[in-house]
Amino acid sequence: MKNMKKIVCILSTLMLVLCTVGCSVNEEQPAEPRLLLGFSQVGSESAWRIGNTKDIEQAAEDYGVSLMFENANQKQENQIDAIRRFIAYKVDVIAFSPIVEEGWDNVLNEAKEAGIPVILVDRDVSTDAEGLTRCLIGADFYKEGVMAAEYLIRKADSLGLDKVNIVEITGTENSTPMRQRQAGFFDTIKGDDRMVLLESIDGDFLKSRGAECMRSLLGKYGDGIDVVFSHNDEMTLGALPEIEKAGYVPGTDMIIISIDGGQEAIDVLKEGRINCVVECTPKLGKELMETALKLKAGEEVEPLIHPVEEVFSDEQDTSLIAPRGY
Ligand code: GZL
Repeated sequence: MKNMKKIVCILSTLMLVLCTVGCSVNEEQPAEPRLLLGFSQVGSESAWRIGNTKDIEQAAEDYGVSLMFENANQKQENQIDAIRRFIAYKVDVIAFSPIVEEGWDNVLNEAKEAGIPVILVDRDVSTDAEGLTRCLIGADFYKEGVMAAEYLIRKADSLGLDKVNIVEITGTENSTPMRQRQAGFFDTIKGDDRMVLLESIDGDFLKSRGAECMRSLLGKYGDGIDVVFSHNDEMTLGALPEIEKAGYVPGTDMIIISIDGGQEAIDVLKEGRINCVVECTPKLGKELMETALKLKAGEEVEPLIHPVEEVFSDEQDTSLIAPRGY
């Protein structure tokens, strides 16, 4: 009988040890990633871009996705190199935000031949080839341009303006947001004889270039400028001090229209130095992870996913605008 008790005691201890070790081993073993995703980001040129990167990184963590992230620092060749590394590494899915629309066919064909699906995030590519990408997750930039112009028409009506001289500071030339924001804006005002474009100048979505462009435009047109239409907040925030240095009050002497909707621009909108900010959300990470996981599972995915976006302007009580998170 005594021996039996000893055996039971030893077995119980052994079971306890095994469970403890087992638990600690399970606790220490990170869960296998559900997917290996290669992502090539344009750069870090704006608060929007930095917010987009943070949102994608957080979404990868939330969804248990292993993220290979590469920052191209505004160079297309760096994006092409990164996509080739993802192919060599045999990632499950490739995603990227193409800095410009042209020049991707070769590397996207290589991904297709390697059997790796590609998701476009934020921006689009221009190609005649079929089936190089599976989905575009990003804003309707044309609609953003339309919403900016519709605000301007309402503003001109409310001020009783019979002439509206516009200068445009554009984003990166040949990028999707630049092309479509411009098209949406000018398609919307083209029937309105009050609206005159004085000049359009490339600010490359950069704050420093926004300041340079504004200095040049002020030098040429001065108080002939009624409206500044800027394709992103970064360039707008670069332009405002130049307008003030030239002796003008932005938001009063000149109507200021911007796109992105980051916190800094919304704060300036609340001060009345910007009149309208069209939202372009950088929060695309959730849709990216869900789409990538569907592709890995062999499921069909929507070819186009547009987030819902709104307009913030001096037509509303801007004190009610919630914190933006980017
Ligand atoms: C828009 C995005 C643009 C932002 C800029 O989705 O591609 O690039 O408007 C960013 O701020 O640089």
